[in-house]
Amino acid sequence: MSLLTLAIQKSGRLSTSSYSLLQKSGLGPEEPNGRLKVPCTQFPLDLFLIRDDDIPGSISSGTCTCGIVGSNVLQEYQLEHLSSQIVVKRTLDFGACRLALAIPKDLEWNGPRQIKGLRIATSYPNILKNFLKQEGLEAEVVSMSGSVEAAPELGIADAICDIVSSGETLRMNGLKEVLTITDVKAVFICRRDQENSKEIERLCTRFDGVMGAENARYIMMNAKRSAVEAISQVAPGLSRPTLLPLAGSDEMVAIHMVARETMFWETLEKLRELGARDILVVPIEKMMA
Ligand code: PRT
Ligand code: ZN
Repeated sequence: MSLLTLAIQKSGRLSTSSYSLLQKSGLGPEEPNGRLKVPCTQFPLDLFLIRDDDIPGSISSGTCTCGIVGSNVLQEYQLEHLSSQIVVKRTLDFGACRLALAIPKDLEWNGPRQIKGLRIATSYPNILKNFLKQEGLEAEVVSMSGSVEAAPELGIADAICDIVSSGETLRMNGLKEVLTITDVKAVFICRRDQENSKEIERLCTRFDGVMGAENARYIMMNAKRSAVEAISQVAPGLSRPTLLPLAGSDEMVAIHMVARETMFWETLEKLRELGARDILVVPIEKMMA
């Protein structure tokens, strides 16, 4: 089997979650200890730990087979290089944020038409230009590599287009968010010519298993056989529930099911109202459909 190379961010907001996903997927990545190239002991895979901005380029050039990066960084790269060599295989469940437009907090906002003629500072000039073009808006795009949030205060721009998560950075800089340009998440990407390779598919199946298991719960309870349908409606499972006989009772059964969502106390209370007893909700470590 050929050796795959997977690029992840060396040090930053996506590093821990990316490394942890690979660990949970049973790839056995060695401890990085500052290394650029890290072998995996349980899968024919080498990790490349690099800056996030270098990840799409490393895949495009063929240095790496695949990688994990923010969809913002991928989109900016693809628009800048007019490249369609990279495909998104999975959207992952971390790194969520948004690329948004923000203006000084005292300025009134009357909708996107107000953008016309503004100077907008951003580290994502191609995404912003693409958005303006699609919306038929004209504005001046000022490219900055960092500290974008300081641009209005410094008089470099009238507005900014930057990554927002909690909104705290904007507030601290006297800005307010007025428009989402695009939602962002970490994505698992690979070269188009590897899209359907067996190894990439194996990785995807493992990632699906980890993400599915994190959101799913195994539920066990005892209830009357006649209540099974109503119970399945309250806690929809991944497949039909398993029914097991209970010793000494024809009427009662043990119900086992895998539920897709987090089980809230309200759901357990509803199950109890339907006559379910001895309800157990347990986490799932691994799952493969
Ligand atoms: O060194 P390297 O180039 O690898 O890293 P980097 O400094 O360019 O990127 P890094 O580590 O900051 O972010 C990596 C990726 O994480 C981004 O490309 C996004 O896909 C994702 N991400 C998720 C974020 C945030 N949340 C985030 N909050 N990236 C940046 N921020 C910054 C934002 O730029 C702003 O300064 O956090 C600030 C806003 O946060 P709030 O919570 O105050 O709104
Ligand atoms: Zn970066």
